[in-house]
Amino acid sequence: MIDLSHLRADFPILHQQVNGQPLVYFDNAASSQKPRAVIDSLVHYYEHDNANVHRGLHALSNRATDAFESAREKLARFIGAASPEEVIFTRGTTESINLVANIWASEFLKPGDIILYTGMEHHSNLVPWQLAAKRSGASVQHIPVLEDGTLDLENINALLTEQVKLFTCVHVSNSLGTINPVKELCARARALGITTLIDGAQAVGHMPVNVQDIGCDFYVFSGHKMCAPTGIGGLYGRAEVLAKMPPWHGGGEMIDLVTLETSTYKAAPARFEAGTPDIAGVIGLGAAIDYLETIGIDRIHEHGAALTSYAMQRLTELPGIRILGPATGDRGSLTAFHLASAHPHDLVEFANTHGLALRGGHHCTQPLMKRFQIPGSSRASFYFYNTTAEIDRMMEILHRAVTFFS
Ligand code: C6P
Repeated sequence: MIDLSHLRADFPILHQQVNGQPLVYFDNAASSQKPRAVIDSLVHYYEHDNANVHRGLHALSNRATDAFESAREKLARFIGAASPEEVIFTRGTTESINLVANIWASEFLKPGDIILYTGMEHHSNLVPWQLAAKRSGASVQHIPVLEDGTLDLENINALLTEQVKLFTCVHVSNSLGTINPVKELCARARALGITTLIDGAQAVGHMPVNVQDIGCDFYVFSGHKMCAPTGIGGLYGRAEVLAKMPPWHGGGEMIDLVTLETSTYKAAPARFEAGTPDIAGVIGLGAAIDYLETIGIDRIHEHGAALTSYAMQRLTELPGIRILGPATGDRGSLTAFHLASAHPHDLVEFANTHGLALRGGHHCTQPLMKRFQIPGSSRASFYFYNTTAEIDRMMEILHRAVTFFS
C-alpha cells in the first residue's frame, strides 16, 4: 500500500483527542476534512481579494473574478468536461439534481414518460424525480439491486426502453461502496436517445472521473466530500443539452436584457447562476482541486481501495457481522456493515466514546435498507489521509463493542 500518512500534517483537525482518545475520522463519505491549503485560500480571499464577481471594474473585483473563473477551468479539466461553460456552480449534489429535475424535466417530461433510476440511489436522487414525475404525469421505475450489492442488469432491455426519457444512476453507492458500470449504462441509454444523469457525490475526488468518457448528459457532485468547503458543488451539463434548457432562478447576472415586460437570458453557465455566488466556496474548491492534483487522483483511488480491502478483511473477525456491498472487485472507499448484536446508532455512539467517528443509520438510502431488511448500517468511510493503523484501532474498538453488546 502506498504511504500517504505524511499528508495528515496538512489537516489541522485530525490532530485532536475526542473523549480522551486520538480522533479516528472514518466519516469521509458524509464530509471530508479540509487541508490547510484550502483553509488558507479562504483566508487569503477574504483578507486580500474580497469583492463581488463579474460586476466590478476595480482591482479587487477583477482579482476575485479571475480566481472564480480559474476554479471553473480547473474543475472542468478535473472532470474531463469539454469546456468550462459546461460547469455550473451549485450548492452541491442535491441542488444540482434539483436543478435538472425542475428545469430539464419541466421542458422535456410529459405524461406517460418514464424516469428510470436504481434501487441504490441516495434520497437526493429519488425524491426530486418523484416530485418531477408528479408534476409532469411521468412515472418512476427502478433497476433492482442484487444480494451482492450490484445492479440486477439481467432485465435491463425490458427496463431501459424508448419510453424512458431520463435515466439516472449513482456512480459510487454511499451505502454499499458499489461502483456502477455507468459508462456502459450511459451508452445503452444514449443509443435510445435517453438523457442521462450520474450522481458522482462519492466518486469525484476519490477516483478518476471523465464525464466525456462516461458519455453522460449530466454529472453532479459536492465539493465538501473532496476537501473543499461546504455549500459548494457542481453540475456538469453537456453543452448541447444545457443550450436547450430554460433558466433556473431568475435574478442578477443570468440575463442579457431586462425590460419591465420581459427579459432575455445569457447562455450557460451564467444562465443557471443567478445572484451573487458562493465566491469563497468556489475559490476553496479550486484550491482543493490543486491539492488533490498534487497527490494524484490515481494514488488517492489506489490508497482508498487498499484501505477498504484491508478493513473488509479485518471486519470478518467480528461474530454476527454482515458486510454490505460487493465482496470483491473495485469498490468505493467505504465499507458498511450490520452487527447482529447492536443497533447501528448504539454502535456508533459506543465508537464515539473511544474517539472513532463512524456513521450509523440509513444513510439517506431507505429503500436500500428495506431491500436488505436491516434498520440501517454502520459505515466506515476512508480518505487518503487515513491509515491501516487507524483501521486496526477501529477493530480494537469494534471487538470491545461486540463484548459490550453481547
Ligand atoms: N451522502 C453520506 O453520508 P449533498 O448533501 O448534496 O452534498 O450530497 C447528497 C448525496 C447525494 N448522493 C450521494 C451518493 C451521496 O452520498 C450524498 C451525500 C452523505 O452518505 C450524506 S447523507
